[in-house]
Amino acid sequence: MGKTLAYKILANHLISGELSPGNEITIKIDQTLTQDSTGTMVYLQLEALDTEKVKTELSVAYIDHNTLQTGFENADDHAFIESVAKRHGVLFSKPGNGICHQLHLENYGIPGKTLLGSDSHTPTGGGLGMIAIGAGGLDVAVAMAKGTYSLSVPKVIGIKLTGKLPLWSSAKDVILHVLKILTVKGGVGNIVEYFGDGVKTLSVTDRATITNMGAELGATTSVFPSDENTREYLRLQGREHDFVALAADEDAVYGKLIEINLSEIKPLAAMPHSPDNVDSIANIGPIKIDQVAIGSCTNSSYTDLMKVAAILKGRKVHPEVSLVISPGSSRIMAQMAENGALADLIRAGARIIENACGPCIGMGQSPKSGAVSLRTFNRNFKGRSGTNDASVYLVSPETAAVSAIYGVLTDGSTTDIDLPHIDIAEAAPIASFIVNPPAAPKADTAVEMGPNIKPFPRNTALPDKITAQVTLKAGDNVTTDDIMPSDSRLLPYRSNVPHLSNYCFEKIDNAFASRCREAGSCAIIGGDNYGQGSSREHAALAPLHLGVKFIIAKSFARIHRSNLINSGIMPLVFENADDYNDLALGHKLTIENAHVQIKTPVITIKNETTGKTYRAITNFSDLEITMIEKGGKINYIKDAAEV
Ligand code: MIC
Ligand code: SF4
Repeated sequence: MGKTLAYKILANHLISGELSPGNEITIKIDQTLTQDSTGTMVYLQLEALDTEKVKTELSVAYIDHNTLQTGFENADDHAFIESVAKRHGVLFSKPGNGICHQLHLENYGIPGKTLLGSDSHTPTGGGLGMIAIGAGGLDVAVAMAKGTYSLSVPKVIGIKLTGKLPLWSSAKDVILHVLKILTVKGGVGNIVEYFGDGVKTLSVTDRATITNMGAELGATTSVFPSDENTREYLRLQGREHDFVALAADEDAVYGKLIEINLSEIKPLAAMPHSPDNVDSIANIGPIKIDQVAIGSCTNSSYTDLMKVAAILKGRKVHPEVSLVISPGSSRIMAQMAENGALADLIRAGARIIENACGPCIGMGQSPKSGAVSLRTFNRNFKGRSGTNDASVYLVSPETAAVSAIYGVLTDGSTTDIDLPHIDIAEAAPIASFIVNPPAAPKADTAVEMGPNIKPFPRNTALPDKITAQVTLKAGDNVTTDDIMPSDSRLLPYRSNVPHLSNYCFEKIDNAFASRCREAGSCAIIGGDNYGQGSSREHAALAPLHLGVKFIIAKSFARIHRSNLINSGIMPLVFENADDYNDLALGHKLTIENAHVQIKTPVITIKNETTGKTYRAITNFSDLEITMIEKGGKINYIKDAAEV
């Protein structure tokens, strides 16, 4: 039986376990990446793990999220990360270099390698044929310390691409189409693998857009073959030596197969407030828009921005529209300055902002009240833009640019604007990475720790009887943005969990934090796909700080489930989804004999308020059981080291 590309790469990295769906395996991690909003926690954890130097082939610390330095907090975090990077032989990318995923693609991604990143969009590297997985910060810290990562083997969904995209339809429309088919939970427990004749019509930057936004499917990762387009991309980055050809076997068998004819893809948009709420621009109609934001790790590549510049050249942004553009990297910005495209954008009336995540994570450029904002980003969760009543639509760069001119949502194919084909161009790298030698002597570099940086919270060992009060009942598809919101107000506190926890769930129920403090020991009831979205472990650490002991939900998103276990909080799944309806705020729940029960497939929870009992599926691996018993991953590792 032929092998999928995903399993070939996993097999090459297998350290232990059997490579079949659902089994727990440990793989070798070749590369890691961190960014600053999750990075402070990662490096606090790395320090706590007493690591000398990292065990990976390459680890990079990027600064790209918290680049608004409105007070000392973000700048202190940058200095802390830089100092720890130096101590452990981690490369450091200064703020302004660009967005981690775009920079990693340009500078370090290698086909066939594994990459673990403390950001959910790490799968961007799949565009180069990597197995690139997003994970919680602690998993990344451990991957740096040990060079390994354990995961449950995903199934593989095959997406066969045929045909060629029409003009004005782009890679963004392909992934929006896939999101419409699979929804935001359709990828959970799966790797999405692309193959077929249509692949060769997509550039590496197109492929990276598709694998990047595969995160919104809930997939473990997404991967493309590595072919002549990959070689050309690497050659233009001055790294042809990193090329290796990779593909699935002709007769590879996929758990599920989807066929997409690229020539039938129309310009699409994800409507408020979910990336899978997709329809064609033609069906949505010419709604009036107030803001257009182009950039983010999904759509800020050279090819994307050159298309935008070609559309805007000699034209004007509509007087009632604010157009903001954040390039993915300083290299792209320099290229566009050199070839004149930057001037075309500026003359058209675009506001050029820093090469960083920027508005994608609510760091500035929040739209006005009730605004319609078109964004080339990957997430349009309610309030993520910083304006709670704004309506955010996710679109391609082509659609964003043409709509900025007309002032209404526009399908470019209905206009007479010419859209030239844009090839990836050669560019000299920007020499602003700080390369820390792998054997940097730790003792020589002091950790720079600003006053806002607090230790990360640690749990205590699992008690045998757990009593907890229901302090929140949430619906389906709750995001980690709902659990632990992020914007310019809160991001400076990513290294201060006690402060951050005051805002936990504030958008859903702003009494949550105070209710938890009063209850002391708490439980959360969740719907389907609880914890989708970002990898931020703060969505587990803040509840931990507030006393949350377990969460019973209809299902969990992958990264958040791991983050909960890493923090010693039990993610439990209703055996009977109807029990969800039975539970209410204030109910007192008890788990007896917790140490025995968590080793069984189903545990019993008693509702002391109503007298009823519920059964919840544990589905914990042996390792997960041990971590929960010890009160989280750090305790487990520290204890193991002392044995
Ligand atoms: C996001 O896009 O939500 C983020 C901000 O990049 C997060 C990381 C974080 O919350 O710090 C992610 O995608 O993992
Ligand atoms: Fe940054 Fe947005 Fe990408 Fe997250 S999704 S890494 S915030 S650009």
